[in-house]
Amino acid sequence: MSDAPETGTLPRANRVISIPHFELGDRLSAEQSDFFETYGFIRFKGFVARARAAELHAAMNEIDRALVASRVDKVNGVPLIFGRRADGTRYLQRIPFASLQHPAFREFLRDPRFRGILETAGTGYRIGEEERDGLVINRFRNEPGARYKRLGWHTDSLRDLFYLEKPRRYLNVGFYLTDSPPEVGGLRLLPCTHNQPISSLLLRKRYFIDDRPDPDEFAVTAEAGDLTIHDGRLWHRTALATLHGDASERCVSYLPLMDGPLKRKHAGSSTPLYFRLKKLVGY
Ligand SMILES: O=C(O)CCC(=O)C(=O)O
Ligand SMILES: [Fe+2]
Repeated sequence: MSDAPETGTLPRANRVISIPHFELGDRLSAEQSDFFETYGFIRFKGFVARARAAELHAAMNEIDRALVASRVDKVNGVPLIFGRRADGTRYLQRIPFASLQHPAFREFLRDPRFRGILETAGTGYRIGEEERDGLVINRFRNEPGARYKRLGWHTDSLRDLFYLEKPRRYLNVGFYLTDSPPEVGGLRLLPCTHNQPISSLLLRKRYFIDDRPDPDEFAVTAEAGDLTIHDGRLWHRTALATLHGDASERCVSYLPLMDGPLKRKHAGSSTPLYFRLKKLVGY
């Protein structure tokens, strides 16, 4: 971790940081845990082989076709976000509860290494397959018909407040279905901001509206098959791709690791207020 920022310091503008090449075993090593707890995120290379990531991408397309054909606009109360291709056809840009909709994703979550990640989260944590949005697949594309091209600054823990819960430790596990070089935009984060008082969790930036680059931000690049974990309290955004159309497609799924009372979503679940906020600011 030679060129990683020093413990407890934020990287300054234009400083190039390369993340160490971490691979995930049965559980996080002491060095990996340290990195994660210090910066609030970590990336593991090659969690699955590229070919397996491609199979999961194909499974995503199957869910997409089924949902578009079924004409539903929500799954378990969570609104679907659609985009339109240049040829007029519709596609999903955000698929919640993917593992409840396709066996390939259900199987993916049975990987024993998720147990090791849960240990890092803390005792009593579980995979939130039926909570919040479950395993959600984001499909960012940069084209005129896309609604989900980028995301403004936010923390994922804001949602806890909308569920009338105190923001607590909650980890978000990212899995890359496609490559994510800088040209497709992607995750930009402010390292170490998971250790912040509630005032900065609420007020450091204007939620979802502010999407300007920050001099202290760090770009997370990844390849298909890589896995990330970030702390829900970490400030982050999704940058707009510089490429367009098919070349700009970036698919990354997120899985919440939860503790506390289990609140399963179901077909009759109401739409959380949180999505009204997102809609108000254009998503
Ligand atoms: O683009 C990403 O990897 C992050 C997406 C994100 O922050 C979110 O869906 O809450
Ligand atoms: Fe997020």
